[in-house]
Formats: sequence, structure tokens, C-alpha cells
Amino acid sequence: PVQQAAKEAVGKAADAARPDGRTDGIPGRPAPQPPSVVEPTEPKEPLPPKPDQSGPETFSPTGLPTGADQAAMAQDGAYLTTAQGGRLYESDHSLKAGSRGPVLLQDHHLREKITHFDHERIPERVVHARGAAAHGVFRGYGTASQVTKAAFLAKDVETPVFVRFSTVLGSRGSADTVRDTRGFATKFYTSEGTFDLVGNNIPVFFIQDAIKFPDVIHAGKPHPDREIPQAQSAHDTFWDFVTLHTEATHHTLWNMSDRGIPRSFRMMEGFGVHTFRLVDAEGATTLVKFHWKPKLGVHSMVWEEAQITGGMDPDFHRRDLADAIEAGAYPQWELGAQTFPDTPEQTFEGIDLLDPTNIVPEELAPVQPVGLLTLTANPSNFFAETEQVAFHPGHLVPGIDITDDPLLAGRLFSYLDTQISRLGGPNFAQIPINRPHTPVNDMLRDGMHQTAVHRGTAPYRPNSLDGGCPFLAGADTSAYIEVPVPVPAAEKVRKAPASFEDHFSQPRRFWLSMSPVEREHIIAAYTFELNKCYEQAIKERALQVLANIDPDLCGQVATGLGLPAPKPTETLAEVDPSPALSQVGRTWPVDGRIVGIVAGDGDGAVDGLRSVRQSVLEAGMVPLVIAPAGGKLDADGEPITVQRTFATARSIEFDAVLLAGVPAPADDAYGARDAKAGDTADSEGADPRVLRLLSEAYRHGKAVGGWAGAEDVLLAAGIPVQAPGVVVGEDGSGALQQVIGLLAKHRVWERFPAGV
Ligand code: HDD
Repeated sequence: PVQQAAKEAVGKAADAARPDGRTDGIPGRPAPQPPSVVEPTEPKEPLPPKPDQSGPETFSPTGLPTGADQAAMAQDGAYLTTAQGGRLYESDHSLKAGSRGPVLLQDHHLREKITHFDHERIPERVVHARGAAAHGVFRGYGTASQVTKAAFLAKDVETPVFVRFSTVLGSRGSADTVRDTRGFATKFYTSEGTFDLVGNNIPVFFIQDAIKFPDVIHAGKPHPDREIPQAQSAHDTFWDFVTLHTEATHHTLWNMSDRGIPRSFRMMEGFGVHTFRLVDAEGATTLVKFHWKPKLGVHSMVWEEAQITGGMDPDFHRRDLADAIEAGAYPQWELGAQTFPDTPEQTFEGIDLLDPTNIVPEELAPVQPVGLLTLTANPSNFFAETEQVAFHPGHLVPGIDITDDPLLAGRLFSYLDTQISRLGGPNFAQIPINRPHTPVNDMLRDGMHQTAVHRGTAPYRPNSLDGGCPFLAGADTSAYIEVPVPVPAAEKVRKAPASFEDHFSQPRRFWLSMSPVEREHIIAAYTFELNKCYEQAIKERALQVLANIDPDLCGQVATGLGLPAPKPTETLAEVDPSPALSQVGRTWPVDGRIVGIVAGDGDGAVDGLRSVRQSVLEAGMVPLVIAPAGGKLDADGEPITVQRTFATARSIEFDAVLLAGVPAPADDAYGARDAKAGDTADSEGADPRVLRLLSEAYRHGKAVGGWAGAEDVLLAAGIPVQAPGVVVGEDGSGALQQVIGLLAKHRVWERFPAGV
């Protein structure tokens, strides 16, 4: 249906090209034809929105259009024009002295077109270059109003938002599923000005002072001589840095855990990381840490899956987010707040709240929900919106203030500064996606890319020429007034407080909070990354760091490195685990999960597939039909569109794989070569790509199964049919019900060597 619509749209556009009805302005040239659709597969079926998922209207409190609406204003009208609006009769050939003669310098259209193209790129972000974003709406619950006067957190206030997710280390074109921290930056277009919550999916940071930021990023980025490896932490400079700076131990441990390879942006937590300060209407203050809690739960890939995805579909997370929104499965997060009394020490239960390498366990300070974020629309133009959006932790609104976290202090400088080279000058707030949805009445003037036409003669204040305008606001009229916190009498020094020196008790708590299977993944990740380092001294130093977290962790990684395990040099801290840190052991909604259904070959197979496909849709999930070749599967009822072929389907795309009977055997020599027969115990008869699909899904802890003879195919793929999470039914509906139960737990954890 989507392709049909695209075809029709191309046809209509061609018809609309000339008011006189002709479809081409060049006499003698054939009218343009809609492009032929050769792609054998179809994209995902749109999901019917659930009643509670109907999209809230994106609106601006001031009635100004949102960024998306403004973008739609570009590229309008029937005729192709120059940048100056002059209509063009030809745009495919340079102006020449004769068709075989030299190109003429007087061709102003050629020069304008090429010059503009030459300058299409802007510098990519120095960190977080690779990202994807979406529009949405935030609704306050009102629960935070006891502690903050921020208008957007008041009950039922709806605020438009733009959220950008990102990886940190890779370039703009790098793969989505690399092991890395993910950015989670939210721009709230509030009625009191823009508020940006520029967070990550990991609640702690590598360093405690912004002056170290260039160092940690230089160490993580590719080596400066050969510019490799891209988007990886598995190299010497990264491990050199994080082992020489033991304050990086906690963040590194989170990166090596499953949090470093999320299944989807929709299934990540987000954290403001720093402690902020909330202010109520009376001026009373409370310290706060912000959390985003995804409605779909926190889920990850397994490492092999992430690696295969990097090759098969480097845009996996970007595609997943866009597809879900387009299908009406709007991702949602609750914004939560952990609050703490604003005492002079700024500690809670002995944890220093100004140290960004610390978390406060949720068991000690529960996360209280304060509002709901729903992403409802994809950007209309990647460059205009996702690339040009400029976040800044200093974009604050009344009711939210900063603390003296020294990492935050440097950020307050950096984000404004970086936009000046990235977006070409100081007027980036005028770019549609960055415009506040409140009236702007500043006295900033001129500069590169000034698009406002300021009126008045007196851009200074006080003035008498412009009638004294504009006036200043007060606390009663939503002015931003810094909290007058006392500054301790002290000497100027370049040093950190002694409380910043505990680098191991928090990582130890994280390690002790993990389930056995999560610990196994962490051990495998450290072993992989350190084995990719060349320097022996770095590996030995890394083992010493691990010994100070936990001897078992250290011992197992040491075995993998073929090195002796050192003894701890610090006393292992006595800490209670925080069960909230583990991703395993709970159940979650299955909305938007992807079920691959491999078509069977025999009589009645298509009917069985049709009814299961329908049931998958009714459960709010996405069915993808897989067959030997593209096209339609025909039987008595409506033909069913094939969405993936044996050549294009790979396990990483599916959360579960079902066989609707016995699939067609290998149909060509290419198929047999494409999948290594060695993937399976016995590939006789079945297409090896189907066997690989099954064995890979099984290995990655996914639900697999089928009906009507599927058992033999599963066995041929080397899958024991009695194993946990293998579902073999008489018919499709029984099998699907079991699959839904399995998907609610994300993976069949029992299948991993350590079990749960
Ligand atoms: Fe940063 C981008 C998150 C520390 C300097 N950062 C950036 C983005 C996110 C974060 C999500 C991407 C925003 C977008 O999508 O456009 N950064 C963090 C978090 C940090 C952190 C959670 C620690 C708690 N960052 C940090 C420090 C500095 C920077 C200490 C510098 C002193 N970050 C930047 C930057 C970037 C940026 C260079 C690059 C592009 C941009 O700002 O707009 O200014």
C-alpha cells in the first residue's frame, strides 16, 4: 500500500507539473514516468493505533507553528526555480557553446547549483554525531508541582518536544548498534522558554570535571594516525584512558554491560546524570536527579546480534524508531524524579550528589513519575531538524536550576560554543527547530545568518528612545531568577574534593546487582574489548581495576586474556545490590515487537499463515512474512504480500521466528552458498538461509517455533524442540499465544549458559 501510494503521488506530481495539463515543459521529450517499483518486498504493515495511543495534537502554547510545520513551508509550488525564485526551463544540461562545445562561465544556474551543493555539509557534532530524532508531546502529571514552579510540569500541561537519540563516539555515518553510551536529549518548547534535558542512557559519566572531556573523547575516538577503529571502544587509547582514570570505572562497567547495546531507542532508560536543583513558588529548593523510564521496558541486543546488525542494517535503531512512529506504535517514557533535601553537604545516604560518577539506588530514593513523553511524528527533513537541532544544558526554565557539579559547569559553556562552529554563527536559535515557542524579544543583534528583521532604534537598555521597551519581568511574571545559594568561603584551587575519590564501591554495587546471565555478558564484553588491545600493560592495568570491583569478574576476564588475575589493591566495599539495575526478571508490553513468519510450502499453509499474521497484528505486534521470493502468496482468500525473502531476512530483525509449516526447499545455488551450511546440523532439503535464520534466532535467545511439520525443520537447524522457548503447536494460534508470553520477558534467558 505504501508503494502504491508513492506511485500515485509521483503520478499526481507529474500531472500537477503544468497548469496547462502537459506533463513536461520540453517539447519532443517523453513525459516523465513514475519510477518502476522493482523492490520485491514491502515495508511493514501500519499498526492500527490503540485507543490509548492516539496521537496527541502537536501544538505550540503560543500558536506558533512547530518545527515540522515550518519545514513543510520549503519546496513549495509547481515550478522548479532558482534560489531567487526564477522559473527554470531546463536543469539537466550546462549551458554550452554547441552540444559538443565548452561549458560557458555565464551559466549562472550551473554555478548556483554546484556552489550550493559544495556547501551542503556542516561539521558533524564533535561527539554524538550519529543520531535520530522525533517530535512528540510531554504531559505533566502535576506531581512535581510541590517542589518546582516549572510550568511544563504542572498537571495536564502539554508541551511540544523534540527528542534526539545518538551514539557518542562514531561519525555521522557509523553503525547504530555499536557498543557505546547513547545520548537522550529532549527539547521542551515550554510556555516559559525552551528547556533542554541533555542526558544519556547511562546514569553516570567517565569523568568528574569538564576539563577532562577533551581527553576522554580523544581517547575514545579513532586513533589519530590511521583514523581507526570507527565507533568502537575496543582499542588501546580508550582502555589506556579508562584504566589510568579509575573514576571512569563505573561508566565503563555500564558500557560493558547490556546497556551498551540497546535493542531499540524505544527500550532505553534516560538519565539527566547530574543533580539539578528544583525551586518552588516560594523559593524553597530540592535537589533532583531526572530519569526517563520507557513503557516498553529496558532491553538490549546480545553481542553477536549487535555485530551482525552493524553489517546487515547499520541504520537499525534509526529505522526502528521511524517505523514504530509511522505505524502508530508511539514510544512512551515516563519522566521520573529522585528528590533529595538541599542540604549544605549535598549528599544523600553518604553518596556525594555533586559527583557525576555516582547513582543513588532507586531502593534508597524511589523514582517518582512526574510526566509522560510520547513521540508522535518523524522529522520531515533530517538535516533541517535532526542535524540542526542544538541542545544546551543551560537552556533552563524557572523552577529548574543547576548545582555545582564541576562536569555540568563545563557543559554550560561547551554546548553554546560548539554550535557557533557547527551551525555557523551565533544565530542558531532562529533555525526553525531551535526556535522557542514563546515570543523572543532579545537585544542580540546582527551576526552570521541573521534572519530576523529587528525593529526599533535602541537595542540597549535602559533606553528612552524606544519608550523604555522592552521591560524586565519579575518572579511573578516567569522571569528566570537564579537561586541565591551561598558560596562557601574557600581558596582558589585546582583539585577535587576527597569525596570524589571513591571509585569502586558504586561499580561493585552495579556488578552485584546483575543476574548471572548479565554478568556473563559483562565478562564477555571486557574479554572481547581487552583482547582487541595490543599493549600488555593496558590489559594488566585493566585487570587490576577489575580486581578492585570483584575478584570473580577479574578472574574470568584474566582467563580470557591468558593473564594472571591480580589481587585487589582496595578493600572491597560492603554494598547492597540494587535490583532495579538488572534488566532481567520482569515482564513488559509486547507492543511493536517483530514476529517473522516463514511461509510454508504445502496445502493450506497460506491460510494458516494468514490467521496467525492477523493475530500478531491484533496483539499490537508487527508480522513480517518471509518467503523464497518476493511478490504475493496466493490461496483462496486475499493474497498475502511477501515482506522479506530468504535473501533479505536475517534473524536480527525479528524478536521471534515462526514457521507456518515446512518452507520451500533451497531453490537455487545462490541460496545454498549465501548461508554457510556449517551453521546447521543437517541442511538437507531445507533452504540453508531458513536454517541459519532459525539457528541464529535460537542462539540469541529468541522465541522460535512453528506448526504443521515445523518440528523437522527446527531439528534440521540444530534446535532441540524440547528446549526452553521453542514452541511447536498443532496450529498457529496456540504457538502464537506462547510466543507472546515469551516476548514479554524479552528473551529466553534460560537458554544462555548461565541461565537466569
Ligand atoms: Fe555532551 C553533545 C550528553 C558531557 C560537550 N552531549 C551531547 C549530546 C548529548 C550529550 C546527548 C548530543 C545532543 C544532540 O543530540 O544534539 N554530554 C552528555 C552528558 C554528559 C555530557 C549526559 C555528562 C553528564 N558534553 C559533556 C561535557 C562536555 C560536553 C563534559 C564538554 C565539556 N556534548 C558536548 C558538546 C556537544 C555534546 C561538544 C557536541 C554537539 C553538541 O554539543 O551540540 O558541546
